Amino acid sequence: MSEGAGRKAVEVPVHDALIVGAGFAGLYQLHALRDRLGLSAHVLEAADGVGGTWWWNRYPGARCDSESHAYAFYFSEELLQSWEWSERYPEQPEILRYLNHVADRLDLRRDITFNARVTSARWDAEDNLWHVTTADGQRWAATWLITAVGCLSSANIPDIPGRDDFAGRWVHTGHWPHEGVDFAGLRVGMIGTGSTGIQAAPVIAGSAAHLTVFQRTANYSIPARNTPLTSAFKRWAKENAAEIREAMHATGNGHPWPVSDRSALEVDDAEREAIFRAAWEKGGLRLRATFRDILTDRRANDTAAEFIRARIREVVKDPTTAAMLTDIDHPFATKRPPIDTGYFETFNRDNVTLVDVRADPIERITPTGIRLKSGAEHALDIIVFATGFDAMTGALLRMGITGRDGLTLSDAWAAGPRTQLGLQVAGFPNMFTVTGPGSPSVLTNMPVAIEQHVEWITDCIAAMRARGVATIEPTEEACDRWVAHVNDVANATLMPQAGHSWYLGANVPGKPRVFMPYAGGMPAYRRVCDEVAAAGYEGFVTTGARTRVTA
Ligand code: NA7
Repeated sequence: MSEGAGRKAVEVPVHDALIVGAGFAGLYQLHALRDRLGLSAHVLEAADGVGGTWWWNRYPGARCDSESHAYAFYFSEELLQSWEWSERYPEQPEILRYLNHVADRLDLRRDITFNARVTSARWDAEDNLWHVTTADGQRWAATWLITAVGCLSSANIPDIPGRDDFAGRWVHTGHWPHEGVDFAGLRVGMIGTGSTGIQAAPVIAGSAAHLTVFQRTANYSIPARNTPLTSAFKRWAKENAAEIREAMHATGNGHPWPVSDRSALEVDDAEREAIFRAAWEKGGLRLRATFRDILTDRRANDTAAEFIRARIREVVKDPTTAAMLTDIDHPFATKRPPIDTGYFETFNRDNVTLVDVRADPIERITPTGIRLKSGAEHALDIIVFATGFDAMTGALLRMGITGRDGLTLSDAWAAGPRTQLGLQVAGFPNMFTVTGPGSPSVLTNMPVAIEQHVEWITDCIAAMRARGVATIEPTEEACDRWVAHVNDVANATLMPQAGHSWYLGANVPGKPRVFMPYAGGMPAYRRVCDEVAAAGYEGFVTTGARTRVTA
């Protein structure tokens, strides 16, 4: 295929659709467009393999917080029946194997270019094409541009003074070296106590000479209680796939268990304690679902928060350390609630120290370690940044996207992301953002959100092609309405009360503070998306017949 009959001198592959990213979202989107609609679709992937998040995040202890039988594609019976998870929560290498299995089974690799990091994507209204350039200078073009870049893929490496002077090594958990890191005999400093730091600390402490955890914000965490899956469970999950899918589709977070319809305040203390205790013993994210008002009523939330603090105090032997770990400044689950394997127990080890960098902030990194404002020095051989991501918008903004009339995505989103349904952006025709800001995405079990988006996008493209439409994009008014709705829905929960969360963009200096994911739950969101499509793509504008036909 070549571009634009003589008008452009350079031969450029032209596809119906270009998809950026080969994680869960990109793989399914390729399959849907190529094998269901028969389009010429191609994936550009920065890494040298499939896997997305799970290709990059290879830090010790990396494991999904969704249960494995729910962390899978449900659109294909063949995929469901041909794969077996080994543990209750899938570990990073196993998820990577799963996604390679998906790529092989669906024969996807032939339409993926690896080592292709998109550095610019520009809409050309003259030929109704997206023109895409990758870091190696290769050029591509397509009618449809679909970003499948993940919500947590742009590493947030804090700009702490002196980082480059450090004589030892430093690594970010999201760019973990593929050969691994040998901590034996090393003094390790780990900055960050989000889901990642909480997973990594126990494993690092197991092999390091010493681990110093630099905690800025204390965090709740619930024991995962990971365990190998029995053959009876594996058989049950396969035989009941339809019911599991239905359960996931019925709940706000897309996990296969219901949220209770009871208030935490309508039961007496003993009953509430027993309910929390049962969820604690069961382990994992179920504790958030024990009562319907944990995320909406501060008094209800306090009961869960206090229950967890009490468990932390039971585990951690040193009272000063326990006080630091329980001095949590936000309601439970208003930041992404981590689950762990032995996190709080780790602080009972002789080779682990907790440092409160809220009370005594990091002043600089020196050649030999980390110095705090008080002057206290922590000598280190290696620093692990478990400092998270420029979430939800970072990966999109660094792609250099320019829409109609030279409008850049950075300018369009200067005050925070503005989308219609988290799926499209006004001024960016024919561009779709899988699990984009304004959609439930990170507040759900991701494969559920991804399947819904991929299917909606695929249906939309099919409908546009059937109508002979050249372009579709949302109106400014529709985006304004949706952004206002996303805000209203978030404000009806306690989530915006965690003032420093990445849901709000508050973890990245200078980033606009806007609550980015849609907090109204998957069933409500799915309904809105379906209604918009049924109403002929209400809130979107289309332009005339195609001016050109791609091969
Ligand atoms: P998170 O949840 O963003 O956690 C990052 C942690 O790093 C958090 O404790 C931050 O403290 C801390 N942090 C970030 N910058 C600094 C600086 N400059 N100094 C000290 N501490 C800092 O990222 P994760 O990788 O753990 O998890 C991301 C998601 O991946 C997770 O939710 C799952 O969905 C999977 P803060 O809280 O901002 O004070």
